[in-house]
Amino acid sequence: MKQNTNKLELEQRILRSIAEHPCYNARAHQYARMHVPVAPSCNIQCNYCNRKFDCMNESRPGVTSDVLTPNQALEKFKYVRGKLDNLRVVGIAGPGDPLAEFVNTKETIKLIRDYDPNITACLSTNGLLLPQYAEEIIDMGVKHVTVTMNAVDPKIGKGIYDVVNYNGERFENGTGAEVLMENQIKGIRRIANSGAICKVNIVMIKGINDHHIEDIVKTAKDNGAFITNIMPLIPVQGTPFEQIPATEQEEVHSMRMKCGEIMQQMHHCRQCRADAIGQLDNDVSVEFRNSPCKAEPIKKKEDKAVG
Ligand code: CLF
Ligand code: SF4
Repeated sequence: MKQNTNKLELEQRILRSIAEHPCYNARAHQYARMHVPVAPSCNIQCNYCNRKFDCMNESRPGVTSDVLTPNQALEKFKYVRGKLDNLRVVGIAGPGDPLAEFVNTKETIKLIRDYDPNITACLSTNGLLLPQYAEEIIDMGVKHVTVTMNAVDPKIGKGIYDVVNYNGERFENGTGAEVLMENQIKGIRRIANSGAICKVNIVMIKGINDHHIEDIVKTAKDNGAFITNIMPLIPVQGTPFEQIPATEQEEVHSMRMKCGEIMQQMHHCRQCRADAIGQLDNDVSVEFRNSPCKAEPIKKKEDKAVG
């Protein structure tokens, strides 16, 4: 009986939390999210990423963003908040990894949530440092965490993650895939067990992990993820995967349908920019580029994984 009550409470809490989150709930499309690009560097190097652009895990390639300091992010948030009545979610999705830049990430969320405690905070990470920061993330009031997990088999992960910088050690040529995957799974479990909602993004890469997507989805489910989001690879010039053809929408759609038998799938991702603002189908970030609180661009760290 107690178990049923707990389950019901959990379901109700999840329903409340996703009711106005446009990524976790397709029926919340009328609400806007705002990304604040406060995390320029990354601690890994994915073979599809050219760091001159935004983090591919949550962004379409070919677009660059300014990077904001936490105070600039707050000022921009205040301005956007005043203009968009439907703004419900503030997310950090790069342009690098929010946990590789945890000081900035934590300060930004604190400033914004102190100003507006009703805003929903959201993070998207590669998961390497998630076990380390999971508790603090929950304490910061973050209710939604996305982990991009492109493999659960080290042999496959090896071909996707060229460099992993972890605990002061640099793993090259795919040798860090195992530690990355272990941490992703541990992190997903911790986030889900502590009552936040976890989404798993998967970049579907032809000939590399496209035969392995169902295994990833099953692992995500087994570890407590709420939804998975299978996204197409969009090849980027200057990366080891530049010659791999883009995954076609039909292929992604049919994989989502297949994996829908395992767990809930996201069908409406827009692979948005690290500085996106607005409803998912109506990015209005360009309207805020020349706002009074426009940031001084900060030079992004160079095109190599940093730890
Ligand atoms: Fe941003 Fe991501 Fe939060 Fe949404 S995006 S950090 S969960 S508030 Fe959304 Fe954009 Fe797809 Fe991401 S449509 S790329 S899933
Ligand atoms: Fe690039 Fe890092 Fe994002 Fe991978 S996790 S796509 S290397 S920014």
